[in-house]
Parts: sequence; structure tokens; C-alpha cells
Amino acid sequence: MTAPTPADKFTFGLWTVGWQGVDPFGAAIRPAIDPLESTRKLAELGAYGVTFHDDDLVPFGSNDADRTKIIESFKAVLAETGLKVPMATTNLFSHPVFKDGGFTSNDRSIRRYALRKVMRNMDLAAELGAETYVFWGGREGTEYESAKDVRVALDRFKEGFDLLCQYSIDKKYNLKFALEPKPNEPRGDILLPTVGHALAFINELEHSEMVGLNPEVGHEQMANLNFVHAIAQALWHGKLFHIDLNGQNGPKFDQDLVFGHGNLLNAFYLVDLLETAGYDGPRHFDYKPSRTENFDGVWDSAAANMRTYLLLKERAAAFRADPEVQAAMETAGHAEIATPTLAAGEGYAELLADRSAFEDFDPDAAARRGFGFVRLNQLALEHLMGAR
Ligand SMILES: [Mn+2]
Repeated sequence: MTAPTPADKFTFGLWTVGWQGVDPFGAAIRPAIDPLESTRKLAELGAYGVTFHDDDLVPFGSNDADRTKIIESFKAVLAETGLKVPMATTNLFSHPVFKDGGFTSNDRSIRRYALRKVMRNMDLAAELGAETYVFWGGREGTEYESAKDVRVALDRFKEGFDLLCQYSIDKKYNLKFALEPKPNEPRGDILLPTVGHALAFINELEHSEMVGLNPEVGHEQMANLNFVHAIAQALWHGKLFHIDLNGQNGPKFDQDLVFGHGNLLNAFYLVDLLETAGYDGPRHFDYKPSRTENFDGVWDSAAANMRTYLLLKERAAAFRADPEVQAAMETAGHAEIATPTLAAGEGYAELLADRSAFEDFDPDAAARRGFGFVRLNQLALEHLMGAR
């Protein structure tokens, strides 16, 4: 297997390798790392680009002079390493001011501040050539139903995105927005909790064509949903603008493990889908190096994300090329579902007139067909395990 190269389009958030391990029960276990050092290290490992929240790069509350200085040195490292910044995002969750959310805080002055904070970083994102602007509304939610009228909160959410889309259009920024659903944590319940909720919300926006999704493996699995199905539906709607890859073991707190370190079989089918569906966006890792790791472990785990993806890509291609798999797919009717249910020009009148579809149809005979889905899945598993 070849080592990762920029052509693989692997990207990392600065906050991933930069995570110091602060959790609700313990303090930092690693010192802060300079984002410029992370950028250089990720380039060495074969990444294509880095992404950031405004506050990952420029510490919250920095004055304009310091901000400019930091941005200039970041640009110099990007030029030196050739790394791209395909995506940027805003931190609307860490500072105490956002404890009841940004766009949907009950406090109007905080909502106005949140919008300004996003616009300021959109200016920088556009300057750095980003095409996607992610929005994870981690504090947009409640612990108690009495706290907020969710219908009105959704009005404020829409108001925010309508404004930001208009800002991007007027400034000719060429940015698309990607919503990142998550069901809970850090709020008791977060608004737009799943891919399905977010897709429905997008339809209500003024510039819905500019807004899509940034689904994260673990977030969908926290809601006990099938991530591959979520991605397939996002692709079907033309809304897979970006993706956050990581690992999760079922519905529990957000684990942010290395990609594949969780539901591995689902990760295999995910890579198979991305690689065969023509998704050409970044393969973005949003994981956290575990608290047990020192900096060697941080860089090992960053490399592990990319290596796992490439191994799964190789295994998925071998699965597709295996004649036994192709025969099992034939038995399963994998290609048959692509044939429209009605023939060309047929409507309900023709269907009603077709006796073979109903009057002469033998449901008991049709029910005797075995689809062989278990065998097909076993073949996938054996390819994944390197047994074939
Ligand atoms: Mn996560």
C-alpha cells in the first residue's frame, strides 16, 4: 500500500491533533501545540490540508495587530508546505457567552455577536481560499423543554443562515455552508440532531442551494443511526458538501476515535460508497488523540486515520473486483434495483392493466427467493479481514 499523498485529499482540523485532552473529569494531559507546528507535521505525514475554527488559529480576544501577525505567519507556513485550507468554521461553543447557543441564544445581543464572529472568520476563510464553511451548533439546544420554543429557535437559525448566505453572495466569496448534525453533548439535546433533520431544515432556507451537510461518523452513530445510509441519502440530495471521519462504538458519549476504530464494517462500506459515488471533496478527520497518548501517539494516531482509509479503499476495491462477490451481488439483485419499477411510458393505467403484476402474480413463489445478503456481507467481511 502506498503512503498518503496530497492527491488523497486528507485534511485535519487544527483542533484534532491540538486537543490537550481536557474532559469533564480531567485537566489537560498534553501541552498546547503551536498550530504552525501541527500544520508542518501534517504536511510531513502526507495530508492535503488543514481546517480550523477561528479560535484554533487566533486565540479568542486577540487584538487586531496580533491577529494579523498570526494570520501572516500561518499563510507563510501554508506557502512553505503547500497545504490547503478547504474548510473553515467558527467556535460558537467554548466561551461562556455561548452557553445558551450562538444563533439561537435567547439573548438577542449574543445572537448578533455570534453572527459578527462568523462573518469575521468568513472573511479570513475566503482569503485563504476555503470553499466550505462548516457550522456545528454545539450549544444550540436545551436541557429542558421549558427553556426555549424550538419552533422560534428554528426561525432564528434560519434567519442566521439566510443572512450569512447573502453576505457570501454579496462579497463574492464562493463559500458553501455545511451543517454538522449532532444529537447531544455538550447540550442535553441539540437542534438539528441528525442528517435527516438538517436536510429538512435546509429546504426552508432562502438560499438552500448554498447549504449542505458535513456529517460526522460518530455523531450519527450516537443517535444509533447507520452512517452509510445517512451519507447515501445526503449524496442522493446532492448535499454531501464535506465529511467528518472518525470512530465511535455505538450510542454513548462522543468518542472521536481514529477512523475505523469503532464500527469497522460500517467504515468499510462508507469508504466503498465514497470511492464509488464520485465524492471528490476532502476526506476530513475530526478525531481526538486519546488522553493516554503523548505527542508520539498524537502523530501516530493522525497517520493511522489516513492509513485506515487507504487500507479500506484497497479492500473495498478488491471486494468489488472479486468474481464471487459479483456473483453474490447478482443473486442479491444488486443491479436489479436500478431498473425502474415501471417500464418507459407506463403509468398507473398500464400497471392496472398488467395481469402479470397482480392477478397472475404468485406471491408465494416470489417469496421463496433467497437474496443471499448474509453471504454477500460475509464476503465483505473476509475481504476486510484480508482472508480473501
Ligand atoms: Mn465528534
